[in-house]
Amino acid sequence: MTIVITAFERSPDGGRGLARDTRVRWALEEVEQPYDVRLVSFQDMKAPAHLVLHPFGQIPTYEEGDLVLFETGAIVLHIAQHHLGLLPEDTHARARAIAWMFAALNTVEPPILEYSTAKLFEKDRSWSAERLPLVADRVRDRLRPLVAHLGDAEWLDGGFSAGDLLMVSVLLRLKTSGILDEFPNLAAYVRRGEARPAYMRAFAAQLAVNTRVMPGT
Ligand code: GTB
Repeated sequence: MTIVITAFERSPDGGRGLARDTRVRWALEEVEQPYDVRLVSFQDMKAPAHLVLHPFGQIPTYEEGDLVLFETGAIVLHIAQHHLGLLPEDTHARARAIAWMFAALNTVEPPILEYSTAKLFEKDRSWSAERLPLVADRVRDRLRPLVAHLGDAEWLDGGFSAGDLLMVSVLLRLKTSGILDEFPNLAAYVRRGEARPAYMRAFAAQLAVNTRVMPGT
């Protein structure tokens, strides 16, 4: 059964891998599952045919036979639960890896998104210069406990898991901010994630989409 995901036909980041289809591609590459990609424009995402797949009109979506999923957390969890390689066998270790998935999406990602939004869309506001350092500090407040937990370990809890996949994906958004470099063990953790062959394949695939010459351009 062919897995089909959706992705931007042209991501606003020009292929830096920040759009969330990259996480799903990465998970599929880790478990060596082939997949097809349906590319959608911003207009397509708000059309009925896509809203049936994703109630919020976003990417990515995931189709596998009769199953349609949205939300990257749910998609990565589904992939991890159905294929070997992203979740440990031991019940407790598995539950802890899932806890790290939630931590990435619910605890660490929100302040990072807030920071990105402030930098991207609020720069021209009169209060931006005052607000941005506060938002950046909220990111640091979330990173410090992560730094302490990780210490010198390679991954968050034993071997690489879906928890690391999502945490690295979330942290990658900080790459150009300089904030990550304030925390050398976290920066090294992200580099370890990026160095995984599965991540490199996922990154290359989304880059190819975002750097291709489009008809009529
Ligand atoms: N919680 C959902 C999930 O995890 O799946 C969030 C999905 C989501 O935000 N999708 C975005 C989207 O479809 C694309 S990834 N946006 C269009 C819309 O809402 O109309 C977010 C994203 C977009 C662009 C960049 N970038 O260019 O740097 C980075 C991240």
